[in-house]
Amino acid sequence: MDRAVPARLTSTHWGVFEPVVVDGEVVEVLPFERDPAPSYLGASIRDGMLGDTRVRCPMVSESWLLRSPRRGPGRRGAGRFVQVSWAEALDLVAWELDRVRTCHGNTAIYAGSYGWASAGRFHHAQSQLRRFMNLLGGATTARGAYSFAAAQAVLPHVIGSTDGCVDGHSDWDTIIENTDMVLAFGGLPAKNAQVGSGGFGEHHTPGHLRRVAARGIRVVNVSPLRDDCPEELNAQWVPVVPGSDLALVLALCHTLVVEGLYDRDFTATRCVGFDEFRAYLVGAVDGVSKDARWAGAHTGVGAEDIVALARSLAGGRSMVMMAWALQRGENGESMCWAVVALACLIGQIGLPGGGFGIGYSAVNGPGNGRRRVRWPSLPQGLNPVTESIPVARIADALLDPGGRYEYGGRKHTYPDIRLVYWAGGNPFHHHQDLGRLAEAFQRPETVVVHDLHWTATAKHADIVLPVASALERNDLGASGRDNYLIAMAQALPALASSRTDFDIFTELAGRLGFGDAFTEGRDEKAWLRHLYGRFQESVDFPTPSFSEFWRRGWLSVPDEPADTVLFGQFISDPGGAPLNTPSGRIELFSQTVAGFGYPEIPGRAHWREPTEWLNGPGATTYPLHLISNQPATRLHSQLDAGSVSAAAKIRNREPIRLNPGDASARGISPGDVVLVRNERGSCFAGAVLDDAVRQGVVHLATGAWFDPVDPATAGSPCAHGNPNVLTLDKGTTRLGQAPIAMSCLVEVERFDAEPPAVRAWLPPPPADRGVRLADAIAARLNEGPSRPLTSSTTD
Ligand SMILES: Nc1nc2c(c(=O)[nH]1)N[C@H]1C(S)=C(S)[C@@H](COP(=O)(O)OP(=O)(O)OC[C@H]3O[C@@H](n4cnc5c(=O)[nH]c(N)nc54)[C@H](O)[C@@H]3O)O[C@H]1N2
Ligand SMILES: Nc1nc2c(c(=O)[nH]1)N[C@H]1C(S)=C(S)[C@@H](COP(=O)(O)OP(=O)(O)OC[C@H]3O[C@@H](n4cnc5c(=O)[nH]c(N)nc54)[C@H](O)[C@@H]3O)O[C@H]1N2
Ligand SMILES: [Mo]
Repeated sequence: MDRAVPARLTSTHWGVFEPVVVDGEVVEVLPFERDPAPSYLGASIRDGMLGDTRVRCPMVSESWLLRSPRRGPGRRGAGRFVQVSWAEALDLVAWELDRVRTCHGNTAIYAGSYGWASAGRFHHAQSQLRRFMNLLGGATTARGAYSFAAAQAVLPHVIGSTDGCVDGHSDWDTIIENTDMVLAFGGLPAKNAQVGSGGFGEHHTPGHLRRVAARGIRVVNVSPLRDDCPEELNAQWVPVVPGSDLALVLALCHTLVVEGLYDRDFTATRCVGFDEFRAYLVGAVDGVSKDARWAGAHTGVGAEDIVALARSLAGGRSMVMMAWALQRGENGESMCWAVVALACLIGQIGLPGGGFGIGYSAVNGPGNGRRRVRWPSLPQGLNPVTESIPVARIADALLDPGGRYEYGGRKHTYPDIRLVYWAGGNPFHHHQDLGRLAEAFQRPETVVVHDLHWTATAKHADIVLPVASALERNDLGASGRDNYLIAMAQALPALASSRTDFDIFTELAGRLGFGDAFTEGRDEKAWLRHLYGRFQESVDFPTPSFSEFWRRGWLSVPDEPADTVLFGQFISDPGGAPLNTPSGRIELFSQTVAGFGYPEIPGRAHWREPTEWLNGPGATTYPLHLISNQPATRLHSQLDAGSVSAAAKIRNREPIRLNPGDASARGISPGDVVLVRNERGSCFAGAVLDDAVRQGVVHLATGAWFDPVDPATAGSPCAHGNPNVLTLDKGTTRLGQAPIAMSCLVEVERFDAEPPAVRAWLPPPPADRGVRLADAIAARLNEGPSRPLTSSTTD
């Protein structure tokens, strides 16, 4: 029987917590009593979510008001901000939206707004934004996720869905019971499983990993970082050259084929395209045999070791795993395809403990064997604008309106975006080549950002609307990968004059004439009751009344983990339960993809040298491969100023880990400030020496807030250590146009002079309202849209 717990819980992407509030302040954050392995990130909520980095009132950039040219201090990201009233801010935003849609059409509004925002499902920023924009007449949006856009593009052609990557993983219990060997590309990084979108009641992954260790399952960690597998797994470390894993997988396949160790029945009856794939492996297509010696030269892994690895894969029950990160590099689609192909040759897909899985420890949840529940979510309506761009092509789109590009087998044209509207994401965290993004952000006529904090994205906006944090509003927390619904009861009043995204859009919708359609007559609490009611109608188990649920703080779905074996049904009955591919089988060769005519992915997994990797020509100038993975100390850029992340900084800068050999060759000692650079940009960081990092590799996690030393000058170095000033902004292939943050070379040098001050967490400089700006605000407002707007009464 569930015990009663204190009513005030909050759900975060890193788990459920109970904030203890005394005199209007959070004095402590307690873990949820049902969570067997709470995340240490809870400690960062106080400073990271509620601290001094917050935006306190609506702010408008001076240069936008004065229409300064976008150079020098007029550049977005470099300017001063003036405080305005809510009425002024909302009028300005409503008028801009109306002006742009009237003059340029709704496609000129970009509401892609990618990002994780916060865990509550009603105050889910992108859902609120999209609901609002759809009622406005639509907007250009984004497709795919930074997390796994390449997999989303390729897997449907290979297995008919994204099962085994996004969802539907074989469960850990079955693996722990049956698997002899786990081959893990990118390891099983325990730090990542602290996190899950929407939040969740229980962290399961640590327990699973402990049981993998206890059963003594052989784990092979193919990664540039030894600690991508927790120590307890006692994994064999294969310190591969980053970006070369595809060659390794092809050589494993090659060995299985030439040694006759592959499963002939599986490839003949559950797959199509084996002959084409084999021809490629043995060199019949391009004259290059993808054998172990060939792969040895690319990967830095001994040819004998590759052959031995292939034999052991075929010699027992084997599970091939891959971190999502491996498709966040150039040719990411081929890496996914090759991993599936390897599992097909082993022939154990659909058998307990065998097959493949992508992203097992990427987030909390994959493989926990729980049934998926349709939790409540805000209805978004339909977008009348059919235009969308691949999520990671945002800078291209802004820089090249009308430009032609190919994506997913079709030709497309970038829309002419005049207004960028971002709510719930931080592109100056997540996008690659931030110097280029900063240029792209100079292009639109207007940029509107809703955020809690003065992020670099907020600093690059014209109008910044301050949002109340998850602790300052009521919400429902839930994740499709978990069994809990959390009553997120407001713990604090909204900070200063911040408001929820919902309140902001309600006001804007009112001004634009569709207030009732947006709210449907409901306020926050009424929406929560309504969404809860819809959830109750959709499930087949008893649920408490809303009041009872709210009083208690949570409910959990009565469910026991069930055995799930990915594609179990298809494997046992390929004719009766076919996959959603043209052939109904796993496609090792796809006519459809071949028909797109992309030489970089010609209908099957295909090796091509990445633009940047240690064995390429670029390594002469930039001889270190940068791994910019997910941070252990925060969620992306969120909680950067929190205690956990702040404590790890070195002289206020993000730590960069180097192999001791590489460090000593450069005269770098622990604690030194270093400059990390390549042709795209540079950043400062604080040196940490660690032999868990492969030679030739440096590790600088994402998420340190972008902090250009001189924001008025293009390409100014980042004082704080954001790796995305260095990463390459290029699509994986034309199939997925996915981000390739992991394919990046750099050089690192000791910085002996006084390094620049870090100002990442400070607000931008304020502008005095004065007569000139007051006039400018009035002029903006008087210009008027195509038709009069109702003037506002609220402030
Ligand atoms: N180099 C490199 N870059 C990467 C990656 C990598 O591996 N390497 N990984 C990529 C991946 S997988 C991802 S998912 C992205 C993540 O990129 P993002 O999801 O953009 O990163 P977050 O820091 O989570 O940004 C969320 C923002 O929303 C704000 N926010 C929180 N709650 C609310 C709210 O209620 N309303 C509003 N309006 N705002 C809110 C937060 O303050 C924060 O600024 O990064 C990508 N970038
Ligand atoms: N603590 C924390 N957890 C998170 C997040 C966070 O911000 N903080 N973000 C969440 C999100 S949005 C996502 S999408 C997931 C992402 O989950 P993952 O994609 O698994 O995350 P990463 O940490 O970027 O990458 C895992 C490991 O892959 C390895 N790797 C990188 N390139 C290569 C390569 O070329 N070859 C090999 N063999 N290995 C390579 C890196 O060493 C890295 O540590 O994480 C989620 N979990
Ligand atoms: Mo992600």
